[in-house]
Amino acid sequence: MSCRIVVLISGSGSNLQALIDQLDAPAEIVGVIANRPQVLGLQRATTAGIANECLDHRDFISREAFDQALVERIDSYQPDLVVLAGFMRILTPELVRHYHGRMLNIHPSLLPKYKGLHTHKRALEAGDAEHGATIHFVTEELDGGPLIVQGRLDVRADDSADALAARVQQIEHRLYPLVVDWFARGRLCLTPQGAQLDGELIASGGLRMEDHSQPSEA
Ligand code: NHR
Ligand code: GAR
Repeated sequence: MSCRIVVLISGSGSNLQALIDQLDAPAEIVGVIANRPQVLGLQRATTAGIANECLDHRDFISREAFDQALVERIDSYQPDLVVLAGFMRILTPELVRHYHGRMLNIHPSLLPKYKGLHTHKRALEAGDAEHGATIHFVTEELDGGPLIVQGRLDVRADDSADALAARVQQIEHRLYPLVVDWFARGRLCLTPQGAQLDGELIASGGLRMEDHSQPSEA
């Protein structure tokens, strides 16, 4: 049985493209929704023959009203999994609860460091030696849900926020298809104790993915 996936985006959709290019059965992207009109990610979906639409948050009087409409649009695709891929709107607790255990996010930092925005700039300003990306189940706590996997890189002496962002994205494009594939195959799930892969609880720091290797225990 195929795992029906809806991807939420706000911009260029390079993570969406990685999913389009790398996923195969039993995962199937059945819809893409953006909260901004005419973003490149929607074109990518059209090119791939995937149903897509814009739901502009500026057309709604409140976050609650936007999220109610968003749930209706997402559910019209009858998804098994909802994937946030560069989606830039904070979601209400009601929406997040509705997709409990079936919503993933990729965040451009080594969580629990740098929740929220401007993560690359913050890592540079802190003088961190390491930076990266984290995939987690989405809960009501912003960027605070159970971790699944982290991809790390070394910060270079002359790094800019843009240079760092570009290298973090390369990691993201390898990690997200892998994790979505785990979910689609029923290998990954959320339990009351945390994320679980192949029946084993993932430690609270998430699995660690080094360059060119398979994930291992952190
Ligand atoms: N919603 C919930 N409830 N929980 C999470 O873990 C979420 C979430 C919604 C989005 C992605 C997250 C990220 O990976 C995400 C995780 C947007 C903001 C933000 O401040 C923060 C974190 C994330 C996404 N957004 C502003 C807002 O007012 C708008 C910023 C903009 O439009 O540019 O929503 O980083
Ligand atoms: C990604 O790097 C993702 O981690 C980040 O935005 C980028 C989206 O790129 N997400 C956030 O900052 C969420 N607040 P993409 O649109 O090309 O996939």
